[in-house]
Amino acid sequence: MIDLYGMCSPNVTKVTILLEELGLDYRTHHVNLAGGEQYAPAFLRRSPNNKVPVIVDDEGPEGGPFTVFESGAILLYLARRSGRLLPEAPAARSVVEQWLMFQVASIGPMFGQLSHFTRYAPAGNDYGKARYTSEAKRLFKVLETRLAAAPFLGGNEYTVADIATFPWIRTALSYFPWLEGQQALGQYPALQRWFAAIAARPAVERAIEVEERFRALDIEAFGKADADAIDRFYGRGRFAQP
Ligand SMILES: N[C@@H](CCC(=O)N[C@@H](CS)C(=O)NCC(=O)O)C(=O)O
Repeated sequence: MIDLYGMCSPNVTKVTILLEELGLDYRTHHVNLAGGEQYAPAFLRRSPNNKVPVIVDDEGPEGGPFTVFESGAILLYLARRSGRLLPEAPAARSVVEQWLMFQVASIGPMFGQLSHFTRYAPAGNDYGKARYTSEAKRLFKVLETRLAAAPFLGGNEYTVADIATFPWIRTALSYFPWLEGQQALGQYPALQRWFAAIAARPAVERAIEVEERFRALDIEAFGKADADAIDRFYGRGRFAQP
């Protein structure tokens, strides 16, 4: 059994997609980030960077429970554990790892900052908005170029690199102003083809249902949180460290 600690977030959904693809037994635990549960000592022992996702595998590599934090590390751990969705051959495996790292190191942080500055920051911040919009658009072009040359990010096969990236494109479609509208991905035809193929996978549909359940719990938790708790979540106001 695998315990997944999470919320409604692309970083969590990538783990849920993989768990569903692999058919592993898992149960979800909502972490109330608005209520500060990520700072509880017991949570920090599992996830020292106070973030979700984190998993606990009760049949870890040495027989007992094993904890993994950081979504990219979780994907690699689960794929290796199952021997699926990560190629064995060294060159093919490296290509998949390169695109997985590209998601973790570039797509996640840049899209995350763009979301923050366009949705959650106080008014102003024109430079931040422009900077992260440019970066996000540049990254969309990198993906488009790659997917015009190969069916999937890692090459011919669907792998953890696609699983890591898909939820971020899905989130971008509802968050980023230049992607609004029904033909949102029309300007990126290869990415659009890839996105539609992944969205239609039954495991992905099931993972989106889990995300929706997390979303309902987040709405309730954030609805109950006071302004101070929200400032703490975003590291702003009296929680900013100039
Ligand atoms: N690099 C981390 C990022 C995870 C992350 O940013 N998680 C956010 C939710 S999307 C979080 O838990 N934030 C809580 C906080 O910062 O207090 C990963 O990929 O797992």
